[in-house]
Amino acid sequence: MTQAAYQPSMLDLADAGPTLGPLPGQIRRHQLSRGAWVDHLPGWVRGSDTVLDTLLTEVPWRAERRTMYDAEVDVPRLLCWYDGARQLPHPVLTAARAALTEHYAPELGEPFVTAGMCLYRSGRDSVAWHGDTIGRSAHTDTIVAIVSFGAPRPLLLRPRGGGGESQRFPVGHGDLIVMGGSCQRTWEHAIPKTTRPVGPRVSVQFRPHNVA
Ligand SMILES: O=C(O)CCC(=O)C(=O)O
Repeated sequence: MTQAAYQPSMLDLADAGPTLGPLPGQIRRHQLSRGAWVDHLPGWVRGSDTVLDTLLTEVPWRAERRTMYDAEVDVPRLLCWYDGARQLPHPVLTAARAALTEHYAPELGEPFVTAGMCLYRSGRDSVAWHGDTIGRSAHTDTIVAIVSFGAPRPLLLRPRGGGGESQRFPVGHGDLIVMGGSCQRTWEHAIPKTTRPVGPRVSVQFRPHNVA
């Protein structure tokens, strides 16, 4: 497997330990069509490369297989699921979940609970077009917040069923992206493969109870 050497971001080299920046007044909303929106805040977690090191070594990453047509294939990324009761592998993630819960309380009205984690080991790892439509998000508006660590990868969004412009947000090195409103039902998102040499990226997705 080709895997690029991991390169810390220059901003991160200046930081002693990971901290969260403010959300109010800093995070920028992009209204999409059909009642969907995306909030984006680059570099929300400062000192994010320390967190990446912890995530790469402490998370019990699992490879999964899935059935595609008639064959069983590897899911092209490693996964780990933290339910609300399980301690998160870095305290800044616990702080991030609390800060997101507070910031989005007026719109969401319930806490972020679970943390889904994905490790994209290289440009060969990816996730195909999908919406998070397991559970309540199949029929109800909700919010999914993603904090990224490591090498930036583009997160693409497009309206489900076509029609309308797609969007592209680079996500890595402590960036925060939040999908809200009808986004999981009416839009799809993906992390495409790339032939560029890229280092590992970890995505941490915070979701409310019964959304996946
Ligand atoms: O890598 C990401 O940030 C996206 C992950 C994702 O869409 C998912 O696991 O459902």
